[in-house]
Amino acid sequence: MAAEVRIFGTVISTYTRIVQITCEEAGLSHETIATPAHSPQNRHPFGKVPVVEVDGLELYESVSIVQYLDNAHNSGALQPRDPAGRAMTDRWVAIANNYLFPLFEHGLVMPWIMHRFTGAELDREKIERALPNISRALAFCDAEIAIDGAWTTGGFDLADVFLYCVLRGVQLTPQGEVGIAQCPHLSAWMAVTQQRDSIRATRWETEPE
Ligand SMILES: N[C@@H](CCC(=O)N[C@@H](CS)C(=O)NCC(=O)O)C(=O)O
Repeated sequence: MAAEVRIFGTVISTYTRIVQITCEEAGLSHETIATPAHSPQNRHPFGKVPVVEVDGLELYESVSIVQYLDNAHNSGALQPRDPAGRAMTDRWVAIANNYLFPLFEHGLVMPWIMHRFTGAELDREKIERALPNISRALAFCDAEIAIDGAWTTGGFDLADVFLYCVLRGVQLTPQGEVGIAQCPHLSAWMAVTQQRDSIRATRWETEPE
């Protein structure tokens, strides 16, 4: 039987995984069709992944995709209903997308991916330049999660989905692993979240158990 959700994305992609986790949380069957961001097959108008087919719709932009999946197929369980809780979730999703992902991706994660998977020389200079800001961002996250052990009051929600994927990419680099280990509250949240079924089911192929 065909999967309910077809995800056109790349195999080690933060945003592809965000959509995969949301499908798992919603109990939707999904398949990922390997589609490099800049290939002619990719239908995202700005050359990003993922693009998703579901319910006869073609969706792109992860916030729009996961909110649709959660609203249409999961009773909105990943989005707090009360306005204050919802504002908190939306704020963390925006922080993950607007500040953390660009900082981590360009300064640390991509240089390592390029080095590990294409054999390109590791851009150590780029990493060194980014590390102070990355450390500050991780310290900010650690201080916030230290307050009561959660990003929001709503239990596991979209804030966790976005933050986990964005932070996990960092943790899989040598400098990121050290940086996150120096943040005890963030490390503890990562370790607990890693055990969740939807997270385990969507492990990147290259990711250790
Ligand atoms: N705003 C987009 C961002 C998606 C995004 O940045 N995806 C990355 C992969 S994780 C990508 O396509 N990178 C290719 C590039 O930027 O050239 C969304 O939320 O879906």
